[in-house]
Amino acid sequence: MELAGKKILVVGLARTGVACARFLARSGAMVTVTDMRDAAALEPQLAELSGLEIRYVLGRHEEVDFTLAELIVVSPGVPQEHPLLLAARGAGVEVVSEIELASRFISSPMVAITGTNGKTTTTTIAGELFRASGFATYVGGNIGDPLIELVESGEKVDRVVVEISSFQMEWVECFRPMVAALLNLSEDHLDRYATFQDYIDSKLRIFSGQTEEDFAVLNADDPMVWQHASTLRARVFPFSRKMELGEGIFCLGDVIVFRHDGVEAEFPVEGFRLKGVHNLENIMAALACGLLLGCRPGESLAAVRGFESLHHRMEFVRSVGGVGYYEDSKATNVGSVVKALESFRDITLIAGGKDKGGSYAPLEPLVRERVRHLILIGEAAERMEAELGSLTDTRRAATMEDAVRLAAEISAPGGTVLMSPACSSFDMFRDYEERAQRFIAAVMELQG
Ligand code: UMA
Ligand code: ADP
Repeated sequence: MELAGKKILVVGLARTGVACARFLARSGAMVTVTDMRDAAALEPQLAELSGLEIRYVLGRHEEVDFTLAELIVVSPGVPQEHPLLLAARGAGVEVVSEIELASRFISSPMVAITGTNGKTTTTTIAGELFRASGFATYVGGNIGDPLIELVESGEKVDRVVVEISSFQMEWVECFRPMVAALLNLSEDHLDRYATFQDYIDSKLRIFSGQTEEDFAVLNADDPMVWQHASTLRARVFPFSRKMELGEGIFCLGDVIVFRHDGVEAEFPVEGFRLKGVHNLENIMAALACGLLLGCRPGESLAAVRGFESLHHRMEFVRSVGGVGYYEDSKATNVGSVVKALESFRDITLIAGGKDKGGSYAPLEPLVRERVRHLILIGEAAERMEAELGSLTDTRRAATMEDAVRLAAEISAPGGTVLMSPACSSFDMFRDYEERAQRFIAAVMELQG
């Protein structure tokens, strides 16, 4: 793909935009960057690009920049239905996501991992598996480091593991991972997509460039996922916690069995530090990705055994007065909260935040059965109370600190206080990490 002299528009100037603009400018393209935020708000990003020849249109978007570009590179945070992107497509301009752009310059074998939940955990484990088997490995994508940074660095790696969000698949054409995994599907991001089906369709594009030589690692236990198995061109490699498979990876008692082309490898679960059945699914998916692309079983088992939970995913904070406090700030949708509620009993659940438009109904049976007290915070409190409030003792709190103090007052010894919000954090906090820190600080303040 020739970039020198090409008129390219980069839309969005956050992490993705900075990385794309830098790569494109250094490749000799004529780069324009546009962002709705103004120069004052974008000072750090502009500083990162200082010295490069880039034209900026900030605080607004101009239609001509879109319709007269030769190529547009879009950040994940910019919705596909943006009228100026549609105008550009109407004018015949090629529009790509950053992942699409980067993948056109990457020839190393690539693993791509998506799903509503477990992407970051699975991506991180898969990266560890490759490294443990001696492969120089780049891990990036939605997890934090844009894939284009690998291209720009010129670094030669043996394997690429990329976490993929639905947003990043909105503008792909040739993206073709050798192994693509779909972990699970449940409602999320309905503040961005008109329907759940639109969200699913976007995720499924992870497979669209694959051929019969590639692998699609699919969760055979998730009907929402499995119904697409027969529609894919790639060779389907299922994973299951519940059934034995002729070809695939599955649990047999306390052993994970990998079975592929008549070869078997076994991985005893005992000694895994990562807990919870959902993590077993993540581990199986990561093992499938790794083993299909050359990881060695012995080294892989050692790597999985050494792997501990990532922060903000059902993390134990401390115990006060016989009550355990757990922080699950990364649970930003209903599917992830289901897994958290399945892991405890006698729960005081702190939930709420910025509503994403989906239904809270899948929580009903677990709230009825396991949640003693429900404490709601944030913009979603009203909707959550309407949907779940009649099922258990339900209260409201204005701040995270109030929620934690209230939880401490009403929770009985032996119980669990779980902050697992089912919503994004942006109504009250900068991001899910700040939400986690505020919860942890409030828990540390409690008198034992
Ligand atoms: N903007 C416009 N016009 C618009 C809309 C947005 O100019 O109409 C601007 C915004 O002002 C902003 C930029 O475009 O400056 C959008 O940036 P971005 O939201 O794409 O942020 P990045 O820092 O580039 O981060 C993105 C991913 N963000 C999103 O998908 C929202 C990061 O995932 C990812 O780590 C990063 O690229 C590197 O690949 C974050 C995320 O929340 C963690 N992902 C979602 C999730 O996990 O649920 C999908
Ligand atoms: P993602 O990157 O998809 O958001 P994470 O690994 O960061 O996934 O985990 C996000 C949330 O989902 C956490 O609350 C975690 O406990 C939960 N989770 C992790 N794996 C799964 C899974 N396989 N199914 C459902 N929930 C999961």
